[in-house]
Amino acid sequence: MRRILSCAFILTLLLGFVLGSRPAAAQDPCPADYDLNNLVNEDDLYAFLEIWHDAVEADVNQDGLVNEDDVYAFLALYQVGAPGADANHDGVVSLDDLYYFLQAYARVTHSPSTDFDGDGHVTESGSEDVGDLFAFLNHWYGGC
Ligand SMILES: [Ca+2]
Ligand SMILES: [Ca+2]
Ligand SMILES: [Ca+2]
Repeated sequence: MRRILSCAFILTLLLGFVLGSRPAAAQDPCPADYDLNNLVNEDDLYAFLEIWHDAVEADVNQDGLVNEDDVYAFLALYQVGAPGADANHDGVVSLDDLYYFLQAYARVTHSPSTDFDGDGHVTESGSEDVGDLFAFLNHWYGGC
């Protein structure tokens, strides 16, 4: 019975990873531990800032959320070579942009949410949500 339970648990974890579920910042006992290693240090700040910025690259339809809609939005732009698909900002729409976008998308969807101000958005009008940075820094300076 225990073996069956642990198999089910591992399967649930794997499924959660594949489907892109992520730990919720609000449920984490120490939200500033962004990289989830039980320490709060500069690594957490860098990790947060990276994902905070990646969210802007990944939120192609600029609705404040990073989800499957952005993949479809990116592919629609990419297929016609629209400037909006120039994910790496080198002035050309190429295969590199597809990799660049997918990497940013995967990093965001497999990391804890950066919505630290709890407004439901990880970007704001196509830019970083500054409220999330301030809210994160509040936790981080407080050591948790
Ligand atoms: Ca940490
Ligand atoms: Ca979006
Ligand atoms: Ca937010």
